[in-house]
Amino acid sequence: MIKKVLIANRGEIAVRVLRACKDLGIQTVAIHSTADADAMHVRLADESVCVGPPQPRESYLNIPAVISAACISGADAIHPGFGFLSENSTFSHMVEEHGLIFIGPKADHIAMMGDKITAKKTFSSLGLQIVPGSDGSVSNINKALKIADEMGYPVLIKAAGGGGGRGMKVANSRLDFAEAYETARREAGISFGNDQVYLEKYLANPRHIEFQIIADKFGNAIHLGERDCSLQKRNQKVWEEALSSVLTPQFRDDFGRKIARAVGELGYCGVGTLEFLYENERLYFIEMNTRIQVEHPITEVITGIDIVREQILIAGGRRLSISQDDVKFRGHAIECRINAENSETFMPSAGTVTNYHCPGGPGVRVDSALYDGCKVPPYYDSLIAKLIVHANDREQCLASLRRALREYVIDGIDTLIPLHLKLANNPDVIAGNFDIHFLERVYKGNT
Ligand code: MV4
Repeated sequence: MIKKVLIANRGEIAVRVLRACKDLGIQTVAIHSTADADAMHVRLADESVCVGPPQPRESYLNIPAVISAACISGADAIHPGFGFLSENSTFSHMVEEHGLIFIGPKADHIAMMGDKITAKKTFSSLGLQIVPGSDGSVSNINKALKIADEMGYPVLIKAAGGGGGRGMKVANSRLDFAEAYETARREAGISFGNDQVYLEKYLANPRHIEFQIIADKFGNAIHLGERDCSLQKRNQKVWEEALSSVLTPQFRDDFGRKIARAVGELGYCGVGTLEFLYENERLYFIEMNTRIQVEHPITEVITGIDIVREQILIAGGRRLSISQDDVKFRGHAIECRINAENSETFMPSAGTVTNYHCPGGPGVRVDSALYDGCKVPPYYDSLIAKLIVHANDREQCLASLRRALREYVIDGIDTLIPLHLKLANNPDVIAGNFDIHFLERVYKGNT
């Protein structure tokens, strides 16, 4: 059983993991940069270690500093949260090399899913439908052009080492394929140290649907339903919902069990999310994330399952405490990401929170590390809070969300709250009529 966890992250996810540890009676060690010395996760942890200056590569991404902090504090496990080192297979391997438990999947599975070509081949062989495209990487422009011609345009060129929208180029016709292909390869080599690219048929107006899975070390794998993450801006999710409004209960159960079987056959252990594009009533697998995701709370509130708690227990060698038949979905949940960004321009907005008031009431949850007078530093991701609302159905959820957004006070910096109020009052959003391009199409002024 894990007794002390070092949380290798900051902000709201560090507070979230810390809370799960405290509920389990597990000691907590926070790490922080010099910019986060007064941050909430540092205040709430049992112990804290400064790992370096503000820049992520000098602190939260500094593997020797993070592992040293775990060793000197006597932690027996490290939770990476999301972002930072959470999908770094070298880090995961080094943690285990130092006799510590990495609270996440095996390093091999992190590496496997980090290569988007291998991930697609793996799940295609396990029976999932993938987006039509090249069979693996295309390293020769002439072969690539031939495949693109056969597929028909538009074609998407994706980096094998990419993901999350990074390293993607669209070729709308044969005429602009060569430039898109060469640019994608060059940028992939620079960004990921891997210039392998692959081709996919470009799906014009899909929804982004992802399934949550959890698997233990004994081959038990279950799904916790899906989330619709289509409301995105420049590949950054801003609003997520569970469940989606496009899957029927029967389809969800059949498809979810199929995914869970695939994950179990893989020998995967931990939490994970399988990402799909939904178009013409079909789900096409695109990639798998091997970390806890920002949007996990909406799945927690509709299932009543504490995903982070299960993740920690599984890492400590416990069996899953729930079976697939135990998983029931109640009501509807929406998460609004409260980023420190201007709602019109999406420009980052760092500074001091001069006045802070959290919404509350039935079905309202706020995951945040904010407090009156806290500093929002400019060095890190702009996510500063998540407003999660849960109600009996989507209509009531939207009503409570509007109320909660109006109650939410964060003075001193810009936030996305005004944008979320627009979305919560938008007729197409209210009707559930949106795809991955909706936000940019309707709020193009915010590009
Ligand atoms: C696609 C696609 C259309 N067709 N693949 C972006 C992030 C990564 N999860 C995969 N992404 C996409 N892959 C094909 N074949 C459109 C996107 C995409 C997207 C997907 C989900 C949510 C938001 C998105 C924003 C832009 C592009």
